[in-house]
Amino acid sequence: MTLFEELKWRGLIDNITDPELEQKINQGGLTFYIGTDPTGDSLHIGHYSTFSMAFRLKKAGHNPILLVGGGTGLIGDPKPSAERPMITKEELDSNYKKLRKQVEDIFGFEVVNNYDWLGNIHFIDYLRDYGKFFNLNYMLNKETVKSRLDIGITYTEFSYMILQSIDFLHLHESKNCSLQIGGSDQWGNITSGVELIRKKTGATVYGLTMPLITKADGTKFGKSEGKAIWLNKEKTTSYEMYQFFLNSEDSKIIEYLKKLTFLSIEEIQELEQKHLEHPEYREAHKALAKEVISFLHGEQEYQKAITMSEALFSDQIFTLKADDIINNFKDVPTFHFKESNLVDLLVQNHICSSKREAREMITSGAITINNIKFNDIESSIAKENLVDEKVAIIRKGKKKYYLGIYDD
Ligand code: 383
Repeated sequence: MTLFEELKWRGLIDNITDPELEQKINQGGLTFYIGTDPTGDSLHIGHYSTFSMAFRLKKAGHNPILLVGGGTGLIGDPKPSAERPMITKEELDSNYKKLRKQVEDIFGFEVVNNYDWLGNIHFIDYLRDYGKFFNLNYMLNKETVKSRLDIGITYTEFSYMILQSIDFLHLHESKNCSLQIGGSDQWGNITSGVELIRKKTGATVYGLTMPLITKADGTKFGKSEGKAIWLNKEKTTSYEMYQFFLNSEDSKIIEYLKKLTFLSIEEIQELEQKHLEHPEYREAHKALAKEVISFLHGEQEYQKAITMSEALFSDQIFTLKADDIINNFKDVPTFHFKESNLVDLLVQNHICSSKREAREMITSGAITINNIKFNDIESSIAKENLVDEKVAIIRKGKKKYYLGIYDD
């Protein structure tokens, strides 16, 4: 199988600007780039799916450049729903530094900042040197602009595609870059760069887009309870990421393995077989978690995530450290308490809506504290029931978790 065929098999090709690109990709040796705007202080799993494509191409002998948009981030790529709020230069600068370090650490690519060239262009020169190559009709027909005409789009965001095109031209001229890749949402920006280069220099360069990763219902993949899964482990711990992958949808798991891991075709096919025969073993899910977490956070963090996951739901819980639990349960409703009667504790902290409900829950055995069943309505929680004398993980029914932190 050629590289291009493998990328297709993995579901990583949405569109290419020229059929010739297939052969060029198989040959190796292309300098290409992918860009991201520093709108946040960390990349998330949605970015990872496209950045890891850059890593695949690098492994196959192409040269990646990662562009962090210190200039374009000041403008804002139009999104379908609404104009973006402007980010201050200070915030952008701080995000830029964090993203730069993150991509260097994770992927080890060369990083460039488009503020270095976009920041020096004078307005009159901009209109003469670039604006003249953009026909208004052409711009209005781009999906990102078209979808905004009804709700409105400012001249600022409307100009975004010109800036991204200037980047491509700049990297083409300064670094012989001949390919830009991105998610399918970037098709309009990428093709307008290809056009600008053709018109200005006569050269043929290429664009390649990848499908955006989704859940089975078509919505964005990479959120858990509305919160993004960040690549920075201070923001999303390895344990949280582990839980996220372990809970991803069965019907999508093989697709995610293909798109997000560097496992070979044979390894993925073997996992697919196992998944079909015994979905309950969750081997495919575990492999996905292992591959992505080890790549992003390192093998050791992955081991920690497993230890944490196994201990949290067994009597091993008492071997854990309170701070580790608190750190990994950031998304769970949390309350502070002093030694108290269990019924009162459940009601006061809104775990049960009334004393009657609390008693019913306790007597039916639906309440566990640190994995120990509490079925006596007279019981109270004391220090010896806590992990590290500090933490109570309260489970109500099968799935609802609460975190109690003991205050002396
Ligand atoms: C800026 C200047 C360039 C080339 C690209 C850019 C950024 C681009 C953009 N990208 C997204 C982002 O910043 O907005 N205009 O969050 C996302 N990318 C990648 C991928 C993706 C896109 O960073 O589809 C998901 O991750 O292209 O939404 O010269």
